[in-house]
Amino acid sequence: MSVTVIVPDIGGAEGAEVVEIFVAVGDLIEVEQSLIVVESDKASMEIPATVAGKVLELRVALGDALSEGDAVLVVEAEAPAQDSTELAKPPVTQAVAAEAEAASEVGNGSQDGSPAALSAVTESTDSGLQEPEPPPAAVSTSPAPSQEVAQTKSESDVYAGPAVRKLAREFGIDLLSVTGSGRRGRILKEDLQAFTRKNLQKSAEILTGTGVPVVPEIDFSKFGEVTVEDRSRLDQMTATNMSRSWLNVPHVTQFEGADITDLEAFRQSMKKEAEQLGNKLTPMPFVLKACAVALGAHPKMKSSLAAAGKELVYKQYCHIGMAVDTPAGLVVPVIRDVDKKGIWQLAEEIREMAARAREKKLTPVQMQGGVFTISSLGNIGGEGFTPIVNTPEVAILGLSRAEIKPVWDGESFLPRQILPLSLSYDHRVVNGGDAGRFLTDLAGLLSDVRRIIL
Ligand code: CAO
Repeated sequence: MSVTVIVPDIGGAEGAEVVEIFVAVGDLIEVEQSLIVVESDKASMEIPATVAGKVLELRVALGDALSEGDAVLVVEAEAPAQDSTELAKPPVTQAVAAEAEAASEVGNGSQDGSPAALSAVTESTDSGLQEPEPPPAAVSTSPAPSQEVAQTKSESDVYAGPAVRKLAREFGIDLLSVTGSGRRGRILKEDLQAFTRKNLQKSAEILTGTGVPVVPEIDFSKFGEVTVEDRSRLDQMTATNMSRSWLNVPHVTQFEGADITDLEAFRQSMKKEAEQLGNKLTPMPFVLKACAVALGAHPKMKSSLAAAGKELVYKQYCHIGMAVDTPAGLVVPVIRDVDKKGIWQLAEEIREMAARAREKKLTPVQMQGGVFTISSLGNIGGEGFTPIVNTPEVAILGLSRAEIKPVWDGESFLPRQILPLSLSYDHRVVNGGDAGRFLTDLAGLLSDVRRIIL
């Protein structure tokens, strides 16, 4: 027996537009299965089937304007359509409607051939609360729609059919976060898929440590004349290394001022001798040597994390890296066995390594194996800075320009030469106490360089 399914009472809406069609001629449909979605100015409504059977004819097309009583499709029914007595059943809740949807999707909906009746329900929000409307007038073969009206104020812009809402609920997707690509911003199944894909991609990026929002590229020529230069490979590598360390290492920087008045007096007194030797004495070799002594007393400061953080590698050697500013970019040659070398030798190696760095003559081996790094901006200026740890090392020392400062000795202010030290460290390994003790010892060694040889 063929039955024509018609548009039921859709809340008085006239000319509601057909925005989705879920079935085609020849499909086997079940009771309560969604057939089409119509959309009026204020609501979108899903029209479910009231009979089970085979679709013989579709009487609607996308964009058609439908009103109560218009034909939707013709079905070769398996059983007689529902009668008016059944339609008088109490209205269903949203939960019941959702279950019916689920059942119809997996193919085990009402199978007994008796037509189901869905009274009109009004979804007030996605929270599952709804206010049932009065049952529709008894019209055989006419289902009541599962109706969605405009949401609460904050959700009032969300338009989506019940199937899409159900899918969103199953995947825990907040429809307010999804941009609809359908007419008038209606959210389609494809929009949920795109939303999920995008979020999965985001999660993957976060897991691999690249989940940092990308800085958008800007066409600066819009604002004025520009010139563009290629960056050196060294600059690009430095950028990668800095980002890697910055993103992986929880940095803390601690500051200290070392009184190098006596060291400076000694250094100045040695300058002539240095010249005669063809050498040059800057504060750097003293700082290198003092660091080697302090690192020997605080081995954790020259350790490295291993086995995904389960182990700490203590190094029995003391190779120290020294950042060198070159026209091609920043390089860090490593001075080997600093603990075993004297000040003259260190001064010579500093000059040699800096020269090789500027002439791009450093070998890879000469830039490997450091346990700690010193970055000196003393010849350039500044009161202090926060260097980035040269991972997998766990600490780096920054030197700024030494200056005469008034220091209170208990009775009066004395002019003392103070070297600003800034120690950045990997807080996964080094605690504030470790760093504080190391830096205090280092400042003490620089204040009285005689202690370096003890
Ligand atoms: N305070 C005051 N004066 C300082 C000083 C300090 N902390 N450090 C060095 N000076 C003085 C030196 O004594 C020297 O002066 P004199 O000739 O009168 O003695 C002058 O500054 C120049 O020193 P230098 O730079 O030639 O030698 P250095 O041993 O101090 O440093 C090197 C060597 C290679 C570390 C340095 O040349 C360099 O490249 N520094 C830049 C490092 C850098 O870029 N760090 C940042 C990395 S992160 O972007």
